[in-house]
Amino acid sequence: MRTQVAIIGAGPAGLLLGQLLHSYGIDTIILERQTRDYVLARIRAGVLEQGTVGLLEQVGVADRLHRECLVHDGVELAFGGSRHRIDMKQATGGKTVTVYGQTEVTRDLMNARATAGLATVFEAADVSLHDFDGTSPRVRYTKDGASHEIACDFIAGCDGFHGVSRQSVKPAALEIFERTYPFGWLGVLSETPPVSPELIYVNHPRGFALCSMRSLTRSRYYVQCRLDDHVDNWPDGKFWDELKHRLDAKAADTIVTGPSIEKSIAPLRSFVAEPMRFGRLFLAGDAAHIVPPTGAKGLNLAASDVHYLSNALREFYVEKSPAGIDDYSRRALARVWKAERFSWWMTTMLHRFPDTDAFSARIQLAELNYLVASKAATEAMSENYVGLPY
Ligand code: RFL
Ligand code: PHB
Repeated sequence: MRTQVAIIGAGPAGLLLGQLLHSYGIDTIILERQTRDYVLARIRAGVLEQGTVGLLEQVGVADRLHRECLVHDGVELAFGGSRHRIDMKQATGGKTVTVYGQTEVTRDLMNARATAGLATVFEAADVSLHDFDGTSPRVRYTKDGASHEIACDFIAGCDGFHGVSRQSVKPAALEIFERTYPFGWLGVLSETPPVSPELIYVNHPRGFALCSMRSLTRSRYYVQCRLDDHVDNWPDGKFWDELKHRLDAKAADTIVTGPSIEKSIAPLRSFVAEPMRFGRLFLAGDAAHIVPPTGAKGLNLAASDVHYLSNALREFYVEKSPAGIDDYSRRALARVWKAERFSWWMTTMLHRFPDTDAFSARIQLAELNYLVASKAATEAMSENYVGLPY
């Protein structure tokens, strides 16, 4: 088998890259370890930047999104017993965010790929990457017990944090920057109307909470939990009680609760591997970097990486210039680090740390009070939340 770009991973990064390259006439094969249904069952992100939506529009995969999404002009911050609205649209001269689940983005991209007749191998086991230091890389995998090899010009490692691509690079060639946080997020999805029309980010003495949504009838809520906690410790009743404890009185009184349809715990981590290119192997999305979800940036960074990478490969194939691929890592990392900073800052401001004492709790409140009262601070937060320009 031969293709121009072998893509490892059918998450949002790999699938969007596949559609962008297809639109430039560049041939791809995607290798995915899991089944299609498994990938579609992972409940993750819900907030898309305008740039991400723009890329989905560019590849013609935004019709259902525009029919079903919710456009949000602002978010609320809850602390000290009351809620404060940040009007991001006003603060950014008209920019907004789009609420549409990552599962739906993935489904739309998978359907478009299938309709275009592009090759995706699900349940590709033992994927291994070879010879990306030279000009003729190869990818091997097994499927149903048989071994296969793909010869290609480039490999795109879009296989997430635990994928094989970054692990295929010599450790000495990588510089790792990392911070783990001493807590996780317990998330619940429920078939209930959202408590409020916009997202609520909560700083509370009992810990962080977030009220989000997927639609007008489906809510997504999170509470900060212990890192060693387990979903079995959190029957639905206990989850709703804990969430209500952390909400303001109005939200706690009006929230509609119901059975959870998904419940999971995610650890929080900041992580960057530099560089993002090794010869003819490129890393994109969670394969190269992780942000804590507090800034809603992970999926959006996967999209911006893929924007830079697809343009670089278009320049290589169509304009016969290597300038874009040579500059990919630098360009992508410049934006990645700004999102890392924003996500770290949101996390630090909103969570209870084991060493949060009375002084640091007051500093968090002072920061939040400043943020909602100062035009400059509101603008700085808003331009990051809606997404910095590409
Ligand atoms: P993915 O989605 O992890 O996809 C990688 C794919 O690669 C496959 N794979 C392999 N395939 C072949 N061979 C191997 N050896 C392989 N190893 C792995 C995997 O099966 C998978 O299908 O990475 P990608 O595409 O880079 O996308 C990244 C996003 O999924 C991630 O950043 C976001 O979900 C993060 N995130 C959020 N991002 C946002 O932009 N906005 C949000 O509101 C938001 N909320 C969140 C989040 C992540 C969360 N969790 C669970 C960590 C909320 C949560 C709770
Ligand atoms: C979500 O809806 O899952 C979500 C929204 C905003 C975040 C993180 C997760 O910051």
